[in-house]
Amino acid sequence: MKINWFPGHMKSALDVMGKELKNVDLIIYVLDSRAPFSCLNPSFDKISSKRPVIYVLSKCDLSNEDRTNYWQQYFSQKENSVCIKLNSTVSGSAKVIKTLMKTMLSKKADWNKRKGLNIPFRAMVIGVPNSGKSTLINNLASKGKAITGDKPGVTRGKQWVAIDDNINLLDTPGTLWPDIDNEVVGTRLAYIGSIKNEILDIATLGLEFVGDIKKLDASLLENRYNIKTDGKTNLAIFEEICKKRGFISKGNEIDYERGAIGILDDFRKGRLGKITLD
Ligand SMILES: Nc1nc2c(ncn2[C@@H]2O[C@H](COP(=O)(O)OP(=O)(O)OP(=O)(O)O)[C@@H](O)[C@H]2O)c(=O)[nH]1
Ligand SMILES: [Mg+2]
Repeated sequence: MKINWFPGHMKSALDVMGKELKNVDLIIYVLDSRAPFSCLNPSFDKISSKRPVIYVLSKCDLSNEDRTNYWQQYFSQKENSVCIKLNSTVSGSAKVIKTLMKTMLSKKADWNKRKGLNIPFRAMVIGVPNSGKSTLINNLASKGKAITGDKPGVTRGKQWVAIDDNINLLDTPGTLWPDIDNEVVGTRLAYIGSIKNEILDIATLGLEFVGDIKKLDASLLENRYNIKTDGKTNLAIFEEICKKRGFISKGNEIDYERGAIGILDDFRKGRLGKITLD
């Protein structure tokens, strides 16, 4: 599906991120582990190439473990980078980021010490909408400080959060890029909830999703919805799921839109299983 969602607040956010780069020591690049490659935003390249990067494969409780391990190795091989997998919904799980920051910035710490400076490390947290940036920050902060939500575009404007006396993190709004020309990438970003529903043809997206999951592993659909998929078209499967789940409108017609929302919600909440699309 062709996606173009690049509203003014994302453009402004990118400008702000470019300006803030001089104030940060490190980048924390949050990638949804269900589609980490699709989450790579070309507009971030300039930012992420100029500082050490901690790649965070977020929501690893929802993705396929073997695939996540593959991607962890892949991103660890990038220059001046480390990569971790993370489930930010588990209290305290993000602490490892503090340790990594201190290791990666040890030279700077020594330098500051020699100069008698007491400056906290500063990192900018970047990623596509809904990838889990604010939740990660809150996991590290002693109290919930950044606003989070299960839809894209929750964080607006930059926000510094003090993690402790030694670390400050900059939360940024989820940002995409103009005209996502790779349709596979656009579609996967839509599946994982990085694109707001209002601009999507949600029924078509649901149908495409059924086809993609059938190709990936039809048993995920068969087990969740108690159906058989062999020899059936994607549309027939989609309709069967809608009927089973009761997505039927008043005139006994299939409500494709509600059906699509229901199926995508099952995926996004992990009810279809641990799935990695990339
Ligand atoms: N299961 C699971 N859910 C997560 C994880 N991290 C974040 N979430 C959920 O993902 C949704 C989005 O989280 P946010 O932290 O608001 O994402 P964000 O990247 O700040 O989003 P924007 O500000 O809109 O760009 C929320 O419903 C979170 O609860 C995770 O590791 N596992
Ligand atoms: Mg946010």
